[in-house]
Amino acid sequence: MFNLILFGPPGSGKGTQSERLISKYGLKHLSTGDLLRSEIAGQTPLGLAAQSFMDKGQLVPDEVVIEMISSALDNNPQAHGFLFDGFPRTTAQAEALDKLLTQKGTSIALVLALEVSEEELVKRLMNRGLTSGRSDDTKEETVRARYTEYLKKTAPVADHYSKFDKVVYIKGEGDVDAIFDALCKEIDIRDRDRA
Ligand code: B4P
Repeated sequence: MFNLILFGPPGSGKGTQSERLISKYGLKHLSTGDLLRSEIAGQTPLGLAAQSFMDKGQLVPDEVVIEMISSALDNNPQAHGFLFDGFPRTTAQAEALDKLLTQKGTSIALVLALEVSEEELVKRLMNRGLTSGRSDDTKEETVRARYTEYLKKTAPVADHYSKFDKVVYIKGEGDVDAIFDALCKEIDIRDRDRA
């Protein structure tokens, strides 16, 4: 099993690159953002509770997302590996994920961290907000709040995995194809070393 975390601030291109990576490597894509938006669309109690946090640019409580990921892992026993996109976003989520994977006899092989400047992130998300219909992309204040939340709560997740020498930083600005190639290069090195 090859399990990968695609890490980075909101708007760094995790969703964009994930789509390409899952198709090249046959990984099961687990995006907590997508899972939460699907709960919101279904007007479930979980979705309604999550929406109030997301609309303010805040993270949804750990127990909610950990439970969602735990069920997703259980529901995909046939997967050859997982690509975690937008998860873990706190150290508590990272520790919970490590535990869940250990129980399944596997672990995180690699964390690919996309680096993008704050101004570029704001520009991308405001731009996406023109067409996405996402309430968290429309106000600059909310977009900046998401970035602040990232610095405070999510950036430490990279420190957690750095302790195990699993983090590789990739420049996330520029041509989407060039960024994809840089990500693939790192995956191929690790995959070759495992073989
Ligand atoms: P997410 O759905 O995870 O998404 P994101 O951070 O907004 O964006 P991503 O990095 O995937 O960017 P994308 O490729 O789309 O989170 C949304 C919210 O859900 C969070 O704020 C939080 O409230 C909640 N949530 C999710 N997971 C959670 C968790 N684990 N714990 C707690 N709360 C959680 O790219 C953005 C834009 O940039 C797109 O328009 C794209 O076309 C463009 N773009 C991409 N690459 C580009 C490039 N190289 N150049 C120019 N533009 C580019």
